[in-house]
Amino acid sequence: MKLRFSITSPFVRKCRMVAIEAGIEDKLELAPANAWAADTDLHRDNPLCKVPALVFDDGSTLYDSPVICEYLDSLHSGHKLFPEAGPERWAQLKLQALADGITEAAVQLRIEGNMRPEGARWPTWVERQTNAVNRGLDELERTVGHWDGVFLIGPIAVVASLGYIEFRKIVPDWRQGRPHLARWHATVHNRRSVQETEPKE
Ligand SMILES: N[C@@H](CCC(=O)N[C@@H](CS)C(=O)NCC(=O)O)C(=O)O
Repeated sequence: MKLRFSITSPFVRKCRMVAIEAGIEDKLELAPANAWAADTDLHRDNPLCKVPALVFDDGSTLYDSPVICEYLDSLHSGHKLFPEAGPERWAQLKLQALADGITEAAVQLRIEGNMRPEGARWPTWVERQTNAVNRGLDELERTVGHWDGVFLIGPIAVVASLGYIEFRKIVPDWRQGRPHLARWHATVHNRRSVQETEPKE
């Protein structure tokens, strides 16, 4: 199966980290896609024209990243990154939703600051997304003690989010005033799945 990907996408990064943590990365062929290129064919694999999209040998597809991640997790019999049932499952899905939401707001800020023509920018929108990023990071700081013991889908999504914020310099320094989150990030930084998926130009 092929993962339509871009090397800088935090949502793709989640999928790649899940594949590595699940030990199934060799099943995943990476196929580049530029969602923003005028001549892209990505919309054939995802009508929303976004990465990631997973494409099977028969041409059928899966999106978006939470769905792909859970599918990849279903392909192995080791320790599950998506708990199967109960409060632990909801806690992980909620943390993934929070981290993905922070990432989505960060992507909006990147689009607003780098792609939208200067005269068309909307300061109220920028403020709204900036507040979402900062409140989301503060919530991670408040709750990290509840989820720092295991590296499941929630923390994987948090790594992808923080990595993107740092890579695109979305907030001046997310570590400032968030010592617990910063400490946690340092403890997971050396995992192979984190190292091998670092965003780069
Ligand atoms: N909810 C989606 C978000 C995917 C997404 O926003 N991907 C970005 C790249 S980081 C993209 O392809 N953007 C192109 C566009 O918005 O048209 C997911 O979790 O997969």
